[in-house]
Amino acid sequence: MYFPEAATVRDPAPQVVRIEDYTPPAFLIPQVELDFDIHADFTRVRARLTIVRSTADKSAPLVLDGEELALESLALDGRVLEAGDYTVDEGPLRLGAVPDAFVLETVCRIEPHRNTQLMGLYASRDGLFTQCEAEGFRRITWFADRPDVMSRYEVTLHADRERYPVLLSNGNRVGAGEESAGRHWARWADPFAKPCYLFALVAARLDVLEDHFITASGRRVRLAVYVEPGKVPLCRFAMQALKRAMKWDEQVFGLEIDLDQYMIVAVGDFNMGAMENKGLNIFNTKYVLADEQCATDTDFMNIDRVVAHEYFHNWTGDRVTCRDWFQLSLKEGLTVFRDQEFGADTYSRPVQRIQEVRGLRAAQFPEDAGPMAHPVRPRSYMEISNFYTATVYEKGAEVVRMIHTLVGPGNFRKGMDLYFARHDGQAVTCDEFVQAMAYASGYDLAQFMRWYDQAGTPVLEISGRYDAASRRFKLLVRQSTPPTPAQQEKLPLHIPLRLGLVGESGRDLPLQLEGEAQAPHTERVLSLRRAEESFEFVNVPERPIPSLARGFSAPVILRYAWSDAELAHLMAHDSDPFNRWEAGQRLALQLLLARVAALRAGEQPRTPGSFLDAISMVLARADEDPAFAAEALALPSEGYIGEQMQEVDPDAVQAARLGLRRDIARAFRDQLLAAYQRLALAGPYSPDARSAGGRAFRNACLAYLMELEEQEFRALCMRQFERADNMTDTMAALGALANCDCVERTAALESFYARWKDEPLVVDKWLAVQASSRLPGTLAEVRRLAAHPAFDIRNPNKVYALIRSFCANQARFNAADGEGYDFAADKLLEIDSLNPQVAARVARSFDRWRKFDAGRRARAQAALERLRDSGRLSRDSSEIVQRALAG
Ligand code: B3K
Ligand code: ZN
Repeated sequence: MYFPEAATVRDPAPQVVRIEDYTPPAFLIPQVELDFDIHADFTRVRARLTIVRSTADKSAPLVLDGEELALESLALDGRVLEAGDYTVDEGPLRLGAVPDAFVLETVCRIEPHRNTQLMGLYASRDGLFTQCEAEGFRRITWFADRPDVMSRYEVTLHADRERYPVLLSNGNRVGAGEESAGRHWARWADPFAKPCYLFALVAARLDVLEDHFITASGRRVRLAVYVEPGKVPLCRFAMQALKRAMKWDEQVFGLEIDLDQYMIVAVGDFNMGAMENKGLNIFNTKYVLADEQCATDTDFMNIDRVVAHEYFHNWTGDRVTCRDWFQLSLKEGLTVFRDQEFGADTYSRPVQRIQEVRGLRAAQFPEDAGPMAHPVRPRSYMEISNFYTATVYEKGAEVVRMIHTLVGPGNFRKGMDLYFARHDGQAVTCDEFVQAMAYASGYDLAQFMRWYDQAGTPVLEISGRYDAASRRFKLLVRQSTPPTPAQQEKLPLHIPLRLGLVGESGRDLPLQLEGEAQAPHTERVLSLRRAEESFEFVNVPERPIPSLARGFSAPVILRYAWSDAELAHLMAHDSDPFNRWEAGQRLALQLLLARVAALRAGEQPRTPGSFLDAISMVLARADEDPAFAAEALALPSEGYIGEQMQEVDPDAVQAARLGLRRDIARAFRDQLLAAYQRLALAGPYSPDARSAGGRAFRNACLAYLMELEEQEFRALCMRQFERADNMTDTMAALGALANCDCVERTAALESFYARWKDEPLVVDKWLAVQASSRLPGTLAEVRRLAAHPAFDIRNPNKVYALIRSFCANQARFNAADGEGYDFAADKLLEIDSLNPQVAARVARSFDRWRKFDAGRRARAQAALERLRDSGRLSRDSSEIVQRALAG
């Protein structure tokens, strides 16, 4: 095995796994038979593995990963092995001399009810569920727990019929029956070879929603969504989302489902969003259960995206999988790109893109600039779970999108077809994906590969000069990528820069490069490849304003000295909607940074009329595209403003942003109120893009009005809270009230909890809205909530809702007295002893501690050192804490 021996969770000296140490597996395991004998407090797992040596080295021992498994018996080709034949100390199983081909039978006992990590087989309220990616299968039985060992599985489950009526595994059910003492059994066979991280098993009491899908080639496929008893009506949207995703993948990528049935199971205790186990996806309930009463428009959209994402993995992940975990973005970046495209085709393409970029800037850019910076293909890790990151997922998707931009949609599709033709059924690397793209398109992507191996967000510094006499416009482009931990030197990247030139009249000008016979387009993609290069456009009839990186054509920080007037011009006229939004954000950001500086200098900040003119234009055009208007009205977040500063003053950032919001609200009081009243939606709720956009804009107006702190608007907000017939409007009102120190706030929070206390997903919203409040008493409130019966530290959703939301609350988490850091550290230790993966995610909240002032830094460092010195951190959390301290 190339992985170091499976470290137990409290490994005192965790080892680093490096990409260059990869070696192919010494043994393959083509056939796996598993038998699960499920009892109330333990499960006995019998494994029958057909093993063959795959390298010439006859002396290589067999080493199988294992973690927290109690061995009951072990036999090789039917011969029971004695203690001296093997070693196993609660960890890997090692057999010195083995034949070239043999059958290994192991029996072990595991305790799913005591598995608080939620990795491997674990108990949740309604039964037993699995999570194996990345290295959870070793907590079920001894195995070569690595993605390049692919096997055919046959799985038998035995359990009490009353307690576990539903028995599922991957593939098709090939047998079932009764057993004595009220027990029953079921057998499942998966026709496709798969790595063990895609194994799944469910034994639970669940209801099911069934449907079917007829594939393009005419096959009928059973679809089933399993949920806790009584919740079937809440799965209808997820089922529709699944069917739409299936159709979309056939139409856009020619990819059809390969199974006779496709199942989704929802579980309330789950470390992440969902998991693409072959034919048996397991989902966090958050991404399955929804109706307008309990879910917001954003929830509906997320369900669409996550259902599609897991479904798309069936090809990009399951049929073609990763050779090793360094290649994670092979499946994740590509599948996020695919679910983004599905989202763009389902909702508004520009608004989806805006939201993706907002997300990238909120999570991935800071990651790339902090202690956890790593390339899309990381080069080393201590704990692979820590690398399911914004970089691997979202930057990875941007990398795929750049290939799409460079080679064009037609060639991209050819590249995908070739990728599947070459690699179906294989475990491959990112290089193989890019090679398929390069070969199919005839495009040279050699330099492009650096995107996979170089961390840090590249910076493009661009300047432009127009010469009216010669009608030439020259763009000078410099690119650089900042040093990141363990990677000081950076090479120039191959960057697609989509651009247009906007004339004074507002129209796009022709783009004719020096040496070209004629102007082919008014928009084109330049390939940047060098540290510095220039492009000269000829026959430019008037002074242009460049619209750069249209559609956010590369995940870079772009600097260009647009004047405020030029940005306002782009906001009004750019034919690229993304860049219209972007121009507004730049304008707002410049103003906010100036405001922060003014506040710090004790000066009175002012809001220039030109900015208000820009807002006025957004409001005037809102009815054309309310969803876009809602995005355009949203100022850059506190976190994003902080990222632009050398040293963040979180209080000044919050005050500056709030001050600007108040100025906007004061200036447009009447228009905001009129829009709010005009847009009151009539008719039944629908989560479609147009209706959701209307609600988003209307609620943005309400939130602005609430900044005025007037009784009239508090009453308006309360009225919306009380009368809303959907969760989107309820939460918008509650969110605005949660930021307001008023009696309505308490009344609304209390009535919300009373109404929803039995719906865990809605209680999560109630926790998150309080943890995200900007009021100064938020930490005290979060402490109270952590002791409230509604909170459960073992449930990842609850931890994310309360603790992580608090840590993402920049001004409150980074309070000058350091109390936020101490609270987070205390909770982290508590969570870490139960669930290291969830704790490590909380630990990531400390990533940006060095950006604050000396006082805050000292407090954050003390909290981090206390964690480090606790002597009881998991490998997961300790990797994050160590990196944060190392800088
Ligand atoms: N592949 C899973 C993520 C597994 C995370 C393991 N720590 C879900 C997804 O990306 O679709
Ligand atoms: Zn995924």
